Amino acid sequence: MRAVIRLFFKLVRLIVTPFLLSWEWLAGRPTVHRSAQAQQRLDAVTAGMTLYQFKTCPFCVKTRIHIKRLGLNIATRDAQHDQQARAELQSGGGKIQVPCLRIAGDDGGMWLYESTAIIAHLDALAADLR
Ligand SMILES: N[C@@H](CCC(=O)N[C@@H](CS)C(=O)NCC(=O)O)C(=O)O
Repeated sequence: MRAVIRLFFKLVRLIVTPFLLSWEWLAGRPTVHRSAQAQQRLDAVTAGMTLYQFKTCPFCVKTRIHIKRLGLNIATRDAQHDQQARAELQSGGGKIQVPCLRIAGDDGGMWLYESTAIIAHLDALAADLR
């Protein structure tokens, strides 16, 4: 029975994945235009950020699209297949849940979970550093 359930979810993933990635490709275009100086200021801040994610998680796709729309340069780590990234997420953030935005800081930084919280944080950052 477990094998059948696993096969079912594998099939669903196989069908849904191309649609998800096409959605990301189509929707993930910058919609915000800013001066080179403003982009530099933002790049300096986002250099300290890393998005831990799975390639085909819908919440991660949504977050990646938003990052692209805002024109932010944020490094990503694959916490599904990269065992080192997965271990970092588990030990730093406390749980395996994606997306999770790691924000480096002198005090050890923070691990921000929940796609809506990540998007709200990045919206506020982009608005502040306009
Ligand atoms: N409410 C969360 C949901 C995130 C979520 O459910 N992520 C799934 C992947 S789609 C996850 O991290 N699962 C953990 C795992 O598969 O180990 C959000 O919006 O970020």
